[in-house]
Amino acid sequence: MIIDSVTIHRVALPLVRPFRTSFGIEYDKDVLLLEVTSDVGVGWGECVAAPAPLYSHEFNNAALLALHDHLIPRVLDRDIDAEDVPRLLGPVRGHPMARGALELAILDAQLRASGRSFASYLGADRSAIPCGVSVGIPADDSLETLVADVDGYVAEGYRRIKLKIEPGWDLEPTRVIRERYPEMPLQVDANQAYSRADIEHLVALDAFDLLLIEQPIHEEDYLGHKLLAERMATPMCLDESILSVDNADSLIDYGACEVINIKAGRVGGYLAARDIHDLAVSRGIPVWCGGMVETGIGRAANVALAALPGFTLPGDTSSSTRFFATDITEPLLMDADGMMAVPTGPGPGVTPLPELLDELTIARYVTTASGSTTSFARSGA
Ligand code: SMG
Ligand code: MG
Repeated sequence: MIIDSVTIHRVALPLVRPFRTSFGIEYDKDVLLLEVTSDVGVGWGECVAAPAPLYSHEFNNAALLALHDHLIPRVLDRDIDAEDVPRLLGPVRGHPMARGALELAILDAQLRASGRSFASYLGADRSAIPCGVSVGIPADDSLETLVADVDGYVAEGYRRIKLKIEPGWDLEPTRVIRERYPEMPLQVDANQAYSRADIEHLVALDAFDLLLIEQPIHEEDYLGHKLLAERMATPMCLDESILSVDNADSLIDYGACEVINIKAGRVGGYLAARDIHDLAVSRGIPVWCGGMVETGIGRAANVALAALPGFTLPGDTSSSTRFFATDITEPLLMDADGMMAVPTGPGPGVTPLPELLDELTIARYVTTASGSTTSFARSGA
């Protein structure tokens, strides 16, 4: 296919409630949606970077520049297949979320043209997936609020609860939720908030029969994770540390990684995410699908990925309603049994609803072979 243009739609969506983690609090979703036009049709992708470099070094303004100056020019106006994209973008170091967004848009265009679903393309073997939910730290630091939040999610049908933890918000909230829900699959995510000095403290989480502990220590501290994995019975799951197939392989060998949270954006796209899945299956490592508060575009793609056979643990693949009163696409909804149907339409299976996209777009950046234009919404941010 020949890529004629790439439009970056910068969209602002309100969240149904603030989402607080060990690194900060988000009140709105500020997201870059990519629209590729080609000789075979249109495709959509989503960049999972946030406005600030707090989860990782990537952030939206940097992703915009990386896309505009370095990534889009490498695919524009040439005859390519989606499978060529990782190689074409490969010389650019870093910026995996920006690369992944462009790859997804091109994959979507290719799959739409051939009428094939993303799930079937990736090798999914299930038509529905079990859903987990990631529960933020309450804005008021109260256990009562946490219990009310978790009760609400359990009542909706979620099959696994993940609690965000940080120093001062760890053993007690986990104990309270474990005692209230003795059978519920439960896990915790620290987003790197601890250090090697906290190993003995974290070992106390073993009392709560957790599925896993996710990224407790800094992403570059491999020894810290290995030492903690050796002390803890709870399986060590890495998120931010896993950036490629080769580093996943190394961390498994090293003894620092027993479970992987796969996020396509963190590893440069869904093709690399599938490769990490394949590696994990061959190494006997369970994987699950992470989330980055995606709109329907990225959420639908995640649901397709999560339907691959090695995804043996429920993912952060919540309903659109977990974060958005109105999603930018038709919403992806979990049923009362905690299952979500894998979209069967061509590509990931959803596109932005035109009126909503128009209403929520704050800026638009269009790049073609002959140049770029930028426009800002009249009443936008
Ligand atoms: O999309 O359900 C979601 C969010 C899941 O907790 C979640 N993501 O470290 O796993 C993680 C975080 C990163 C994003 S926090 C803004
Ligand atoms: Mg995480």
